[in-house]
Formats: sequence, C-alpha cells, structure tokens
Amino acid sequence: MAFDIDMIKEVYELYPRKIEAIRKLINHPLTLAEKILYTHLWGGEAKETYDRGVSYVDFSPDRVAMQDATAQMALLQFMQAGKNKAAVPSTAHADHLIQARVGAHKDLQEGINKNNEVFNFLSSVCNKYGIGFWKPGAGIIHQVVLENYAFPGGMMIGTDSHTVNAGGLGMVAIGVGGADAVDVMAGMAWELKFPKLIGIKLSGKLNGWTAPKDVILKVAGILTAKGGTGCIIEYFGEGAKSISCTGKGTICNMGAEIGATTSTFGYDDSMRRYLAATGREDVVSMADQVSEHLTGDAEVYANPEKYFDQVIEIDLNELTPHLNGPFTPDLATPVAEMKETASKNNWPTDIEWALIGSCTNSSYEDLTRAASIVEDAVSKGVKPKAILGINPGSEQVRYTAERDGLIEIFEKFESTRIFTNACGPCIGQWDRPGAEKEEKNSIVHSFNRNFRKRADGNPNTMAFVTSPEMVAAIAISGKLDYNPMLDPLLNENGEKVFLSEPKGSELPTEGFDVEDNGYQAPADDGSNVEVVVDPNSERLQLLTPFDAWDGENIMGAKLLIKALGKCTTDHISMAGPWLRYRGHLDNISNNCLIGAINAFGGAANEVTNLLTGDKSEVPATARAYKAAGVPSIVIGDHNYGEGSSREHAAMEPRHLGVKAVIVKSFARIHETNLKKQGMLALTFDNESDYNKIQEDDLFNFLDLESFSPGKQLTLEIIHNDKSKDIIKLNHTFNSQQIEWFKNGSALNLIKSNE
Ligand code: MIC
Ligand code: SF4
Repeated sequence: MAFDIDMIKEVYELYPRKIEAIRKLINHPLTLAEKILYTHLWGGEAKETYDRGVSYVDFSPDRVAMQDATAQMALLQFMQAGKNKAAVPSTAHADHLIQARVGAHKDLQEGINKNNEVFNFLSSVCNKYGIGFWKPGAGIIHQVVLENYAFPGGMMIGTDSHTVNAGGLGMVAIGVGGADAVDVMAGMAWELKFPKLIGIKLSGKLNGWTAPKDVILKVAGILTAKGGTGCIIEYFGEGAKSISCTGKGTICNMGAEIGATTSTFGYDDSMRRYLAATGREDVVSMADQVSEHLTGDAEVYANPEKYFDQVIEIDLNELTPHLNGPFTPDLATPVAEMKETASKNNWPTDIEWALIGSCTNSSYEDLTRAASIVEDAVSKGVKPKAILGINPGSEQVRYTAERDGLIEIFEKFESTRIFTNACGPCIGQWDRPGAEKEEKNSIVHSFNRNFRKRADGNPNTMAFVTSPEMVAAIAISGKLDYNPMLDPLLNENGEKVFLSEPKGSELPTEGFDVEDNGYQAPADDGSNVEVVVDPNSERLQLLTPFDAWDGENIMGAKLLIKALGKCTTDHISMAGPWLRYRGHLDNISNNCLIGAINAFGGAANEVTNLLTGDKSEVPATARAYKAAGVPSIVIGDHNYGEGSSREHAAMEPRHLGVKAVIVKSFARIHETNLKKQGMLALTFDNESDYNKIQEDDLFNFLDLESFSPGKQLTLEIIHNDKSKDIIKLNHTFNSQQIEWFKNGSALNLIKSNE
C-alpha cells in the first residue's frame, strides 16, 4: 500500500468537483498545469481566475519533503512556530551529508559517524513532529519521493530545487526555501506567483544513443539558465508517452537548471507501470477513475500555441546525444560536435573520472542502460581508461540492481567504485584524490549541475553533464570527445571495435525488492520526544529571531560587495565542506558570498573594508560593519541566486547585517527566500544603474516608509566625491510580504499570529 493513501484518496475524490468549478470560470480547454494549480487552491474550489506571471496565489500543497542539508534550518524554524505536528504528510531524507571516498560500505559508516549529531537531531525532530525520516543510506530525496510518495495530479513542495523531479509522476512539485516548508507544515497557505506556461511537444521516439537526458540538455540549450523562470513546463505528445516514468523524472529534474518553477507530464501508461512496480497499484486504481483530469485537455495538445505562453517542439527521432558544460548546465554541445568545440575552447579531453548518479539519473533503468555498455565493452575485450563512480539513487534501486547482477557487471571493471546511495560528488561530497592540486581537467557526469568547484572543490575541474550511457561510454574511451556512433576503440588484442547501442529495462522484470529501505516512521504521539541541541555545538544552533524593521529609512549603508557576473547560490553559500554547518547560522555565515567575484578587483572573497580601507574577506567585512552598527547592501547581476533552494544564502547576509540585495534580476526561489527572511530583494529599474555603483558609495533608502505593492523605491547613491545619483528600484513584494519585511521575517509574523 502507498504511504498516506487516505490523503491521496481525498485529493482524487475532490478532483471532479474542483475541475468543474474551474471550467465554469475559465471557458477554454485546460492544460494539466492549470488543473493541478486550480485544484490545489487554499480554501478549496476556485472562485476566480488568476493572471499568469502576475497574480500571487495561495496554494495548499499535499505534502512536503526536505533533505538533511536544508531540513536542519527548516526544522529549526518549524520548532519556533509553536506547532505540535506537521499539518500535511512530510518527510526528511539524509542524503547530502555522506561523502564519497572509498566505496559504499565504509563511506556510509564514516558519514554516520561524522554527522551523528545532525542525524540524531533530524531523527528526533521528525519523530516528535510526525515527520517520516529516511535514514542515511536510504537514498536521494527525489528518487525516494518518486518511488514512494509522488502521485499524478498532486502538488508538493520540497526544500530542494530538484523537488521538481516528481513531475515525472505527473505532479506539480516545487522547490522552496525552508521557511516556505514551515508555512505548509504549520498548516498555513503557501504562496506562489501564478506561473506562466511553456508547452513542449515531443514527437517521434528516442532511439540509439539518445536518452531522456538529451531532451532536457537540448531544452536547456534553447531556453538557457534563466529561460524557464516563473514558468511551468508541460511536456506532451506521442514522444512524451514513449518515455519511461523515471526518464520523465530526469527531464523534469533538470528543469531546475533553466529556472523553471517546475515541469510535468500528463498521467499515462508509463506512470501506471512505475506505480505498480513500486507497490502502488492502489494509487493506479484511484488515479484511473479521474484520469481525464490528470492530463491536459486534448484540444490544448492539438493547438498548443493557443493555450501556452510559449511552445517548443522537439522531434525525438532527430535528437542526438549531448554534453552540457563546462561550468553552466545550459552550454549544450552535441556529442558529434565535441571534437571541434573542445579543441576550439581548449577543454581538456582526457577523462580520469566519469560519474553516474544524483537525483537526476540514478534509476533502475539508468543503471541497466549504463551496465549494457560496460558489459558490451567487457565482451569485446575493451578496458576502461577512466574510473567509473556510481551512486545508486535509493536502497531499493541498489538492492534490486545487485539482485539482478547489474552491480556485478559494473564491477567487471576493476576501477569501478560503487558509492553510497546518496548525493555524493554531485554536491561536493567527494574526496577526490589529487583535487587539492587544482589541475585543469575535465570530468563527465550524469548529474544536473556543473558549477565551478561543485563536484571536487577544484576550480579548474570542468564538468560536463550527459546521460548515464554516455558517461559509461566516455569512461571506457577516456575521452571527452569520444563519439560512440563513429569512433572505434582498441581492444586488448589491438583490434578496432565499436560499442553497441545501449539497451535497458524500464523496470526490473522481477519487480523491485529491498531488505531494509531505511525508513523511520514517526511516533504517533510525539509530545514526549525531547529534541536536544547542545549549546556548545558547532553544527547546530537554535535560532534567535531577526530584528523587526525600526520603521526608519535605511541611511548610510555601505557596499558589502558588488558581485560580477554569474552569482549562484553556490557562490553565495558554498556547499561541499560547508554542508557541515547547515544547522548553525553563525558558523555557516563564514562562507557568506565567498565565491562571488568582486566587481572591484575581480577577486573572490576580497573586498575593501570601508571602515579601515583594508582588503578583507567578505564575511569578516560584513561582521565589522555589523559590529559598528553600519548597514550594508549587496549588488548583483542577472539571475542572482540561481541554483539551489538553500535559504542559508538569504539568512547569512541577513544575519551579518545586510539590509538589501539589489540586482538586475533574481532566480525565483532565492528572491522568495530573501523576502521570507526580512530582506529587501530589489531590482534596478534601469539595468545600467548597476554601473553607477562604486565601491565606496553610501546608500540611502529615501522612501521606505511608503513601501507598498507595485510602487518603486528610491535609492540615493552618494559617491566619494559627494556627487549623487538617485535611482529607482523595482520590487515584487505584495502586502503580505511587506509585512514579513516589517516584522523582520515571515517566521516572526507566524509567531506573532500564534
Ligand atoms: C543542490 O543540488 O544544489 C542541492 C544541494 O540539492 C540544493 C539544496 C541545498 O543547497 O541544500 C538544491 O538544489 O536546492
Ligand atoms: Fe542531491 Fe545533487 Fe540532487 Fe541536489 S542535485 S538533491 S545534491 S543529487
């Protein structure tokens, strides 16, 4: 039986009535995204329609998921909200904190030893507040969610940007900051700007070396890293139906890399098969009764231009394998063009490591397709040139893969390393031998992100994202520019051989199996469970509420940093070694903006402390301003805060006394996170005003007293030579969000309403 089946039953029972209510209001055929959004309005049936890209709407998600690196902060905040139990089914997953070093067994034990305090904290908070806990080794949050919790037509939020993976099972699943999760777990509405809709029609059928991953690698190339911002992407067409459920998950997963709010697919047979294989026939029979509501209307898919804000068409027959990177997931190069492109750009082509795993590509099907390549190479006498590292997505996948002989196949290559069922190298939890030498090199992986330093901490590692089967092929050839369709390999006898096309099984023929899935159910009554946080802990710290706004204009603020170019959440609050401090706001604040490039001087983590005139590190400078009672601001470029959902990227500057972040444009989750923590998240009305900001300027906010929705704010910039600029700033705060600012944070507001 599926988890939380009563909740799912209720959602489906209410579907027909809610859809009928919408049809009365909207007199055109409906996309799937609209159906899911309008059936999940806070307050029940739809009473009005909303403007895409304009209206703020209160929603009522069905469930919440959190991963260990963000759950700590989310749950520390939830503990302050004064509730006894999470109001909707919620889970936390221990997956980000385990380092990949020698192999699954040892690494897992080491991970548990090193993170014991944090895992115990999460386990006891979950136990207390009725939250399911998936222990270390159980798997990566989004795979575990797909296998156990996702259901067609449902809505969920998760404190991780790749929560969107559940779109593979026809959900609207959205990545958020912890404070948003707190709203939902506290039984309150969850607010989102009604998204715009992009329709992607998939025609034809994947074939040969082309994989579901190539669909999204191609889409990323078309839309770029911010092209999906504020949009839900809905896939449809014959090609969509031909892709497996986990393949759909891969496509939705990487929608995060183009800034999409989420992506989804209509309910179809691939989902039925996946639900049944993962023990959820009960969900299939319920979903089947409302199946017409769990996909877009036929008329929408027949004339998509009329109903979506943008339509893209991809012919899967024509699609070829891609490699995206380095340093950004939207730089798409077809495998067939890699030789030329790599040599033009001077990308190293020798590959030492090739990695399969992450929430994007670690399904049973992924492993079978990659294993088929390895088996083929072994049978043709070809030895791998690079090391193949594999992180299975969940214990269920790993156990089944072992039972079915897949792990054994991978291990026919002596150099293969099977790592823990966890994020591992995808989030810098990788003790790569030699990384400290910072040599220029390339790696390939089947993950989703490839920002600088992300996998092994080496700024000179260029990571290329591709499908698991291409990762396996590149591991064998040892060459980034290897094209398996054209290039022969030399086997042990010196003969030229070609690798055969990958073959896989969508699902295990004997079904999934697992001995211990790693799940811990919460206590029925958690009131006696005690959660202890050691006041001397360096990893966990109870939160102190941020100060409310004093009602005065912010005057005399100094510039902490003007960030130049790409500034992702990895630049603002780096992961890897810093994951250690995710539950301790003061300690993790020591990584605040240390990866951002200072527009003055061009270095990372080097700014001028304007109180002393000395060069200093960003966090130390912020602390100096804070200690002196001087407010500070941060300036940024386009798509500021792209990437992760981690709210640390907003809480750290807030904790260090930054009052406003002013940029050319924001990534969605980060903008909300800033607002939630009581910060001013503002954009230049005139983008070129970015150029007016000088290192030693003073900033005065002239009209904060009249801060109101839709009204610009005015910033006075006083330059060193006493000349002045007055510029206009835009914002997207609604009146509720302005209250967050006034109260010091959204959480302060929840508490004051208690
Ligand atoms: C990531 O992929 O960057 C992460 C680590 O999963 C993050 C969450 C985090 O920073 O903890 C995400 O994608 O939201
Ligand atoms: Fe984990 Fe990587 Fe997925 Fe983030 S993207 S949840 S770090 S596997």
